[in-house]
Amino acid sequence: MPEIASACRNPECEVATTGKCALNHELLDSCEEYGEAEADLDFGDEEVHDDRVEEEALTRLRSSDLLRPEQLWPLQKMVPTTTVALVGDFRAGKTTLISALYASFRKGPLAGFRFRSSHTLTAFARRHHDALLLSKRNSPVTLRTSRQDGLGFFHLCLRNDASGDHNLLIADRSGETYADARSDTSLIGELVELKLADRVCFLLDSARIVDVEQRHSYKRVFKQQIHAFLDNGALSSSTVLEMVTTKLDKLSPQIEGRDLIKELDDFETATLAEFSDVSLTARRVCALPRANYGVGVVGLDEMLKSWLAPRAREYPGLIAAREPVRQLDRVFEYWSEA
Ligand SMILES: Nc1nc2c(ncn2[C@@H]2O[C@H](COP(=O)(O)OP(=O)(O)OP(=O)(O)O)[C@@H](O)[C@H]2O)c(=O)[nH]1
Ligand SMILES: [Mg+2]
Repeated sequence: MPEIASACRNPECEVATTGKCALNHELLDSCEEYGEAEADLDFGDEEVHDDRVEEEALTRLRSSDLLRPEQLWPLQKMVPTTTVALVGDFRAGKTTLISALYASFRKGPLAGFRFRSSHTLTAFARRHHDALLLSKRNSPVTLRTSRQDGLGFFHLCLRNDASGDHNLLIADRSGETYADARSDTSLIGELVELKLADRVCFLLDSARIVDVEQRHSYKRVFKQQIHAFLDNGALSSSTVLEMVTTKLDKLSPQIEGRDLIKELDDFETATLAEFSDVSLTARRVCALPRANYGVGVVGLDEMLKSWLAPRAREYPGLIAAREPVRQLDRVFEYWSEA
């Protein structure tokens, strides 16, 4: 069978199937029509290579925006990270808490940690902007995180004189997504931050605890969220769980004859008892005390310290292979003898 070309520029020519040149050339290479149309020609990867050289000559700037889950790995393979997921209904104070950490490091060290760097500086600055006079607002606010924003991670690299550098990743997404997952548990699997997190913080909004109309349903729903995650296997056994009460400035000690601090004490105690088998702990914070500036920013230092405290690593137990045929599989046996 003659060796034939895959195509000819002459559409009438059937050389590709018959091996016969329409212009009767014996030697196909001598036919001017013979060969692929230029548009179909494969010029190899030379052009791609040139582009790459050009790209390398440019300086690549980071967007410094939120990190998406698929962008975590390049960081995680270089340095150990601690990942915290903040879970809470809409307006519970998740984004404000993160912004407050950033705002605190703009002023100086916090809890013995100094700011070293961040891959998400633009994201921090955007969230913090509306709490500044610069935004020309009458009072500080935090804009709501929308469902469309999806899941994003803030990054802080913090230095401690005793323990060195710590890379902290904090997950944030809209409260509505968590509410959706509570009512439709098939959505829980999509909350990938729960599997990535070393610690999951359930945010309890003081403003809703105070509200006479919604306090009972809110308390029930708060516990239901934790149950939904536990019952659906969304949290691993090594994940640290924490209940974080936000907006302490909303809890004036007495309001309409109610002792709000005592109500919170009782709810915390009841919740910790209900989840005693998973070692839930509780803390209280105030990130933006705009309802009562006398309260001040509370609890961020203790919170950060506990988030970055060294954790005992869990190593899997090694089991020696039975009658191994390879020397490599006997390594454990040799180690045990040594
Ligand atoms: N008084 C007071 N208001 C606060 C505090 N923390 C947050 N807020 C306000 O509560 C509102 C909601 O806070 P966010 O941080 O946006 O809440 P979120 O949980 O991120 O809400 P979503 O993005 O909707 O899920 C904002 O207007 C904040 O300014 C606080 O400590 N005290
Ligand atoms: Mg938010």
